[in-house]
Amino acid sequence: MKRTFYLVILSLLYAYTAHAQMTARVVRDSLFIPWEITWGPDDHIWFTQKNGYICRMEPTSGHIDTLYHEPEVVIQGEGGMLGLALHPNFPTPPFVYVAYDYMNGSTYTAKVVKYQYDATNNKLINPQGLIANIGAANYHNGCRLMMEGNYLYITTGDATNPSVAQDVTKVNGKILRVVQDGSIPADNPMPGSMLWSWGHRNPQGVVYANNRFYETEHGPDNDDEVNIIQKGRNYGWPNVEGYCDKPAELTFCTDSNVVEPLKAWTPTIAVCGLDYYDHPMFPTLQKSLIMCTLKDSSLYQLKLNGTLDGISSASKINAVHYGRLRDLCISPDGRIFISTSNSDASGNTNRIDKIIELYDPSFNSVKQLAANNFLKIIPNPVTDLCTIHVNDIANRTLTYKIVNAIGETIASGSLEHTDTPLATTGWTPGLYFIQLRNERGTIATAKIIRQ
Ligand SMILES: [Ca+2]
Ligand SMILES: [Ca+2]
Ligand SMILES: [Ca+2]
Repeated sequence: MKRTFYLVILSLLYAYTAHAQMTARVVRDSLFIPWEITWGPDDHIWFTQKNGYICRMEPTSGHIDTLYHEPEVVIQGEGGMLGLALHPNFPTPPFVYVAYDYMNGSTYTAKVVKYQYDATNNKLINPQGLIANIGAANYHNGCRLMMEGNYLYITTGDATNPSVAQDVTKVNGKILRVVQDGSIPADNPMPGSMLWSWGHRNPQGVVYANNRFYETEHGPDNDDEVNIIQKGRNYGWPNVEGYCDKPAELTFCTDSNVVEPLKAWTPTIAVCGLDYYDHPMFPTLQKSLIMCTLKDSSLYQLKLNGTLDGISSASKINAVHYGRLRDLCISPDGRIFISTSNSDASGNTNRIDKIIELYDPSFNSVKQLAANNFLKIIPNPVTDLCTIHVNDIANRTLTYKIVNAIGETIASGSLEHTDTPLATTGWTPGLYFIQLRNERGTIATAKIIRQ
C-alpha cells in the first residue's frame, strides 16, 4: 500500500515538468474571456474579449485601453467576438483583423473585419468587412486568425453540421487563406476558392513557426488533435477521428489522402490556444509548442522532435492553476502570457477572467543572453568607440536604440552584421541602455557605461 502510494507520488512528479523559477503574476483580472491575446511590436498585448471589446494592454502595469467596442457582436454558446491578428508589418500598415459572430437577419453568422489603428487617438477606425457568410452556431465556430506573410488564415468550425467539413464548396470546417485585402490568392489549392485545407471539426489554436503551420482542434468525445497544416490536404473529419486506425477510417484515409494528427488525446482535454517557445528564459521549454486547454485547465508543453515535425513528449507546466485556459502569447524576451476562460461557466455578466504572466524572476536577460554571446558591448565601460556584438544575426531583422538614464533616445540604427561599431564621442559620462528589438518588440537590453 505504502509502495503504491510512493509510486503514485512519483508518477505525479513525472507527469509534470518542472521549470525552475517559473513564477506566475496576475497582470489583470475582471476580464470577460480574453479569447485571443497576441503580442504587438509596440510591446503591448492586443486582445479581444468575447463580449465585443478589442483592447490593448500595457503588460507591466496591466493598464488597458479599449480600442473598439463592436455592438454587432452576439454571444451564443461558444460564439461571440473571437480571433484577432495584427498585420505582420504592423504598424505599417496599421491593420488589425478580427473575427466575430453576429445576427445576419435571423441567421447566426461569423465574419472577418479589418480595422485600422489610429495611433494618435489610440482607437480602431474604419471597420471594413473582409469575409462574410461563415456559418456560426452555439458550438464549433473556429475563428482563430493568423497572418503569415501577406496572407490571412482563418479557421472555421463545422458549426454542428459535420458533413460540411468534407464539402469543398462550403467555407465551414476549413482553414481559409486570403490576401490581406480579402482577395483570393492565385496559388490557393482550388482556383477562386479561399480553401487551404479541409476536414476540420473545430480548430482553436494556430501558430506559424519553423516554416510550419501548427494547429489544434477539438475532437468529439475523443481525439482532440494537434496537426501540421499543409496546402490542399484533407484532415479527415467527420469520417476520421484522430489517427487512421479503424477499418472504415483506413479506407477513407487512403482514398482521400488524409493527414493524421501529430498527436491525439482520448479522453479529450479541449485543446485551445497555441504558440511556439524558443527562448533561453526557460531552457527546458525551448523548441516546444505551448498549448492551452479548457476542460483540462492546464498549460501543456509539447516538445518537438529534432526535425520539428513531430511531438516527442507532452507534459503539463506545473506553475499554472487558474482554471480553463483560452489563449497565450509569448513576448520577444521570453515571458509567457496566458488568458483564462472561466466566465463562460458563470453567465454573461460575470467578468472573472485574467491575463497572467509566467516569468523567471532570476532570469537576467543581459547576463543570460551574454552567456550565449547574444548581445555584448565591447569594451564596456567605453570611451569613444565600442562594438555592438550580436550572435546569430542570420534571418533576424534587428534594430537598436540607445537611451540615457532619463529615457531620452540619443542614438538608433539597424544591425546587419554580428559586429556593428557605435561611436560614443560626445556622450556625457554616465549610464546608458541599449534596447535590442526584432520585428515583434524588445528582445534584450544591456547597460553601457560611458567613462
Ligand atoms: Ca495568441
Ligand atoms: Ca483530423
Ligand atoms: Ca481514429
